[in-house]
Amino acid sequence: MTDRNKNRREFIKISAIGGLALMSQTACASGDEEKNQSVASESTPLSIAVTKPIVVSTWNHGLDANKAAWEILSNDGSALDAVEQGVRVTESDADNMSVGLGGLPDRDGNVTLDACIMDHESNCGAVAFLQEIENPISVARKVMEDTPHVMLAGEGALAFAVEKGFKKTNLLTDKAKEAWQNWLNESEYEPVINSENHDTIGMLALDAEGNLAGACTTSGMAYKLHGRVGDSPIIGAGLFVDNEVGAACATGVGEAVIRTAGSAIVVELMRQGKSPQEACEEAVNRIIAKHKDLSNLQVGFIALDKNGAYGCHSVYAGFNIALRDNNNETMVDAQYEKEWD
Ligand code: SD4
Repeated sequence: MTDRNKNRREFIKISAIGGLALMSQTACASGDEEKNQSVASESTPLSIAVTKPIVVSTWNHGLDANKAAWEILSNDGSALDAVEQGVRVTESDADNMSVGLGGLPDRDGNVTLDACIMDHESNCGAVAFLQEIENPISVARKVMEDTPHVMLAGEGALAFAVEKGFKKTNLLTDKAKEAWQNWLNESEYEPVINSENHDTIGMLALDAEGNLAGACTTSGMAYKLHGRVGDSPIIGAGLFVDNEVGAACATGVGEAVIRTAGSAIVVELMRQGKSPQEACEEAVNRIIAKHKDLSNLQVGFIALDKNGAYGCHSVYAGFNIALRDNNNETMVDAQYEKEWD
C-alpha cells in the first residue's frame, strides 16, 4: 500500500462516521482527474449508513443508469426492477463502448455480451456469449423467471431471446468497428488481456421494502478471443446477492474475479461482520495475493449491505462509483492499493 493511501485510510478511520460531505457530482462529471482525486482524498467516506432506498453502480455511466433506477426506487418499486431498468440505459447507449450496443467486439469483430441479475430471494438468471441482442440483462431476467435454469449461452441464449420477443440488432457500431480495425493493425491479431476499455456496469440496489437486488452487464474485455466469457454473467463472481447480508458486484479483469469467487467472497466477508468497505478491501487484497503479475490487473468491487451502507475498493487508482439515495446524486472515488506506473 502506498503511503498516500495509508494516510488516506487513517484520515478516513478518524472521520468516517457521520456527516462527511461526498464529492460533488460537478467535480466528478468535469472529467478533471486531479480535481476529483483531491476532493475525494479529503472527503470520501468508507461507507455511511443511509436511508433506504439506495442504488450504487460502477463508473461514470452509473449516473444515468442510477437515474432510471431511482425513478423506480423512489416510487416504492422493487430493487429488481430498478437494477434491470437502470443498466438497460447503459446497454442501449451506443456511445458506451463496453456494454451492450456499441460495445467493442472480440478479436474477430463480433460483439458478444454477458449479463446476470439476482434478486432478494436468491433467484438469478444469466446470459453469456450472447450476440445481436441490445438488452442482455432483460434476457437474463427472463431466464430467471421463465426457465428452471440459471444461465443460457451463445446460440441457445439467442434463440431463447428471439422466442421471447427480443429483436435482433447489429451491435457493432461504426465507432466500435473503426476502433477494432485500428487495433487489428497494431495487435497483429494477438489476444490481449489488459485494462483497455473495459467498463462493465454493475448495479446494486436496496429498495424501500429493504430488499436487495443486483445486475451486471458487459461486452467484456475488448478484443478477447471469440467465445471468451468473463466474470460478469457468473453468479458469485461478477455479482452476488444475499438478502440477509448484502450484495456485491465486480468490474475489471474477469479472469481474476472468477479465480477468487470475488463477489461471493465480498458478501461472505460481510456476513462475518466486515463492513462493506472492509469486505471490498479484503477481496481486492486476495486478488493481489493470488496474482504474481499485477500489470494491468485492475479489479474493483462495490458492496452494499442490508442497512444501505456501501463500500468500494480497487486494485489500481481510477475506479469510481455512482451513488443515488434520498440525499445524494454523486460520484465517489474508490480507494485503491496501487498507483498505475
Ligand atoms: C470482463 N469484468 O468481461 C468484465 C469486464 C469489465 O470493467 O468489468 N470491465 O472481464
